[in-house]
This record gives sequence, C-alpha cells and structure tokens, in this order.
Amino acid sequence: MRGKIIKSIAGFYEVHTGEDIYRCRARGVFRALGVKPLVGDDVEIEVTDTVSVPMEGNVVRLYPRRNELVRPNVANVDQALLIFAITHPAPSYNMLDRFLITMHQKELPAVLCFNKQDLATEEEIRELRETYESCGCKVLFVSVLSPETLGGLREILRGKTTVLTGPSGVGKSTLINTICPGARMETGELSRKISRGKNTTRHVELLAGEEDTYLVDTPGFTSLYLMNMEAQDLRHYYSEFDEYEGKCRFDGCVHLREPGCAVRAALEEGKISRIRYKNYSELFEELKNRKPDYSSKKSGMRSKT
Ligand SMILES: Nc1nc2c(ncn2[C@@H]2O[C@H](COP(=O)(O)OP(=O)(O)O)[C@@H](O)[C@H]2O)c(=O)[nH]1
Ligand SMILES: [Mg+2]
Ligand SMILES: [Zn+2]
Repeated sequence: MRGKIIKSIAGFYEVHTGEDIYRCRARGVFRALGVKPLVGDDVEIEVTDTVSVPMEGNVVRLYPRRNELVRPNVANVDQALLIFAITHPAPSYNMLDRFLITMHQKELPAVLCFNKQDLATEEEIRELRETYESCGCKVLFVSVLSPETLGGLREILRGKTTVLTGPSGVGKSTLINTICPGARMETGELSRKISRGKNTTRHVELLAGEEDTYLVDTPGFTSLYLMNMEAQDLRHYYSEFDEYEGKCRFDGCVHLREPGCAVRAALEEGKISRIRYKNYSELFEELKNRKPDYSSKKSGMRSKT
C-alpha cells in the first residue's frame, strides 16, 4: 500500500494512506543502504497488523524524493505559503521580502496570503495587492473566519505539500484547523500561553487535509537568513527591477547611490514600490556588512539528483 510519512517518533514512522494511519518501522534494508526515511517521503508499506490501535506495518520501499528541505527537515515540498494579517498585526515587509528571496533561492514557489480581510480597508488591500503582484507573486486575500473567502487558497493547496509560516497572531492555527480538521491547533491567546510554557523544539509533522493535501507548520521558518548571496546579486531577486536592468548609466549599477540610475528614476515616478525599494536597500546593507564566514546552511535546501 502506498502512503506518506507524516511523522517520525523514536524509530517509528506514522504513514498516512489517505484513509488510515499506520505506525511503521523501517525495514533494516534502509539502514544497510544508509538511507533514512524522512517526513514527507512517499513510501510503500506492508501492513502487519490491522487489529491494534494504531494499525501497524513496515516501510518496505521509498519512492524517489523530489527535494528535501533542511529546516524543517521535510521531503517533497511543493510550495511555501507565507501568511500575514493585513492588520492586527501589521505585516513586516522586511520579513516578507526575506521570505520571497529565500524561497526563490530554494526554487520553491511562494504564495502570499493576507488574512483578516474583514478588518482591513479597501485601500490597505489595494496597496498590498499592487506591491506584491508587481513583483510577480501569487497574492491572496482571505478571512479565515469566513469560509467563503477561502476558495482560491484551498485550490492552491489542494494535492500539494505546503510549508506554512508567518508571525504569531496572524491566523495560522485557525487556517490549519480549517484545511486540516484533524489538526486541532490551539488558537488565539490560549495557544500563546501554551507555547510560552513549552519547549519549542518540536518534531516536524505533516498535517493531512483532503486529497493528498498536506501542511507543515513551521514557526521557526520565520527567522530567515539570506544565504550564499553577494550584495550585488540581491537586485536579481527583485523582478520589478528587471525591465530597467541595462538602462542605468553605469554597468553593474546596484540602484542605490549611483547617478543616472533607471531604477531610482522609476521609483521617483511611482513605478516601483517604495516599500520594496526600502527593503531592497536595507537587505543590501545587511548583506554587504555581513562577515564572510556567516554563510549558515541552516535553512537550506538540498537538491536530490
Ligand atoms: N478578525 C479576524 N480575526 C482572525 C482571523 N483569523 C484569525 N483571527 C484571530 O486572530 C487570533 C490569532 O489566530 P491564530 O490562529 O491563533 O494565529 P497564529 O498565532 O498565527 O496561529 C485569534 O484570536 C483568531 O480568532 C480573521 O480572518 N479575521
Ligand atoms: Mg498558532
Ligand atoms: Zn541603477
């Protein structure tokens, strides 16, 4: 039977087969081959016990991995979803850009979802939409308290494994509970009280929704480093600069203080978002001032060939 590893605890793997969950051990052959099954792996299991609770089996085969995220350590991730509130709390644009750049580096499609549409003004929504659609990302506005606003998001998540991240208080747990009803995440003030008292190092877990839909809640994913990048390459991650590339007076213009800069001219004309440009210049400074040995691989992606 085919399934997906959704959790790994103390040598056991929980395998979700669409209908049931089996507690499995991996066959010794994997250890002999030096392969360790990973959360997110698609596997073949052989069922050994359907009477006990949970039912039991053995992982007998691993299907090829499409990719592997290092932190969180999950295989076969299709996309990353950043969830922010439009307001309460207001978005951190700096974190938003880090997220987009990091996903671009990992070659993981990024989706931005702004929640709490019910609390926002038309003007706030319009500004966010213009800013982030012009940089070429998928942008959704929802209110997770109103199921009728969630159609587009459900469609994007359906049949995929999505890592979900965002700051506290934006509605992540509420969203997970809606998409994956079995998850029963604590929401609101209560969840903050619980997480404060708890050791925050948690096991990675896939939460199952309908039809091969899985979510990975990754609170630690929000502290994103910009890895393996030179400051002068940052501009290539701002796709709204692309049409001005080569039009500045100086070759290799980084669009900051150089005279005759086409990007800055576009900024003055309102063709480039001030929010995005401000983040660009801040991140540029950060990269430029970074010590050369600060090239942490902590949230990198290993590609499997
Ligand atoms: N007005 C409004 N409140 C929301 C919405 N989504 C979540 N909330 C509230 O925001 C608070 C934080 O939600 P929670 O899911 O715990 O956020 P998390 O910290 O990101 O997991 C809770 O009190 C929710 O009821 C929404 O769409 N609109
Ligand atoms: Mg939460
Ligand atoms: Zn320039």
